Amino acid sequence: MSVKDKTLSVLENNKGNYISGADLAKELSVSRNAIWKAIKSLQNEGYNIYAVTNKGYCLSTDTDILSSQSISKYLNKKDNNFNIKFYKTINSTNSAIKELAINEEKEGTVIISEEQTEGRGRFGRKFHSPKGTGIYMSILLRPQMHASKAFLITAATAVAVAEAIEAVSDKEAKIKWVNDIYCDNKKVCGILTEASFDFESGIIDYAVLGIGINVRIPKEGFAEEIKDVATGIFEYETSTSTDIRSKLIAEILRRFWHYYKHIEDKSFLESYKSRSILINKEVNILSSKSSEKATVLEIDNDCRLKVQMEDGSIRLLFSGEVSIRM
Ligand code: BT5
Repeated sequence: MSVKDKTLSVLENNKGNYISGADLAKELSVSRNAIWKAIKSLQNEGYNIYAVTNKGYCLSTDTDILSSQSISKYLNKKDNNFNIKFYKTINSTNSAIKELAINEEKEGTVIISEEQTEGRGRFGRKFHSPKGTGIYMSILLRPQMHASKAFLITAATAVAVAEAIEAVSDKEAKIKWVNDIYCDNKKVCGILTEASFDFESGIIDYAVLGIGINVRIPKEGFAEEIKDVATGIFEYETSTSTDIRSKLIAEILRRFWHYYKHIEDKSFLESYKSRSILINKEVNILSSKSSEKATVLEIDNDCRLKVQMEDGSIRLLFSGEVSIRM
């Protein structure tokens, strides 16, 4: 770790409090001049750091910049299985992680960006990813599992995100099968799991888990195309800790990793089912060719949607698009 990274780590751990240049230099075993240079460099990156004679340096609590250090402070050492890389802007964190995966990058690598210019949803749809108000992250996984079980990763993630949202806010988080999280009847999060697998064995080579969350409603509101369907966990003005995104990321990573490492137990399944907003609802099952009416009966133990069609027949859906009929 560079002196700058170490300095940031100490400042994040003492956010809002002063720490003297001498103490910082001693803790990091470097000169005070090296600390001063690190502070300048961090200030140039946008960190609001006060420097006061006889008091030292203080990272202001109004600094809201995501970093490995801002997240790590909310993760115990044993829960920190991640190598987190940050971008101010990126086309898509899923696309970036895929490139790393092809180059043998290890499981647990995470890419987080402050914004995405080409954020993707399923079926080539766009995921709006405005700057500074959301979380756009992708995790590289190398599960030794059959591709047909990849849906478990999406389901475990949905539960981890829903639980994490409830841990940092007073919102109730629901799941719309298969990959959306809803608060106040609107979408706050979408999940996109993409995988590459061996054609012969069907075993996954790597999976890319993409999570996009509207943490706050953007000041200028959501884009026209999504303003009726999207919301944020918090209003723009709601006074939350500026660390809220870091806390939420840490909560998600910790919970997800636990479920993922015990994925065959499906310990997230009951929570997934009980959070589902589709049970007993009249829905349209959408495909590129048709829209068919059905009633949702349940989510089964393989996270399939069990529906009854208008002619009384029963169908089990693995994936796809379902819209609720009002
Ligand atoms: C998803 O697809 O919701 C999956 C979104 C995954 C995004 C993450 S961000 C990090 C990683 N990198 C990426 O490039 N992607 C992943 P889907 O179920 O297809 O939903 C897409 C639909 O959601 C759109 O057609 C809009 O109707 C709606 N939508 C788009 N942006 C939204 C937003 N910010 N909030 C709520 N709804 C949105």
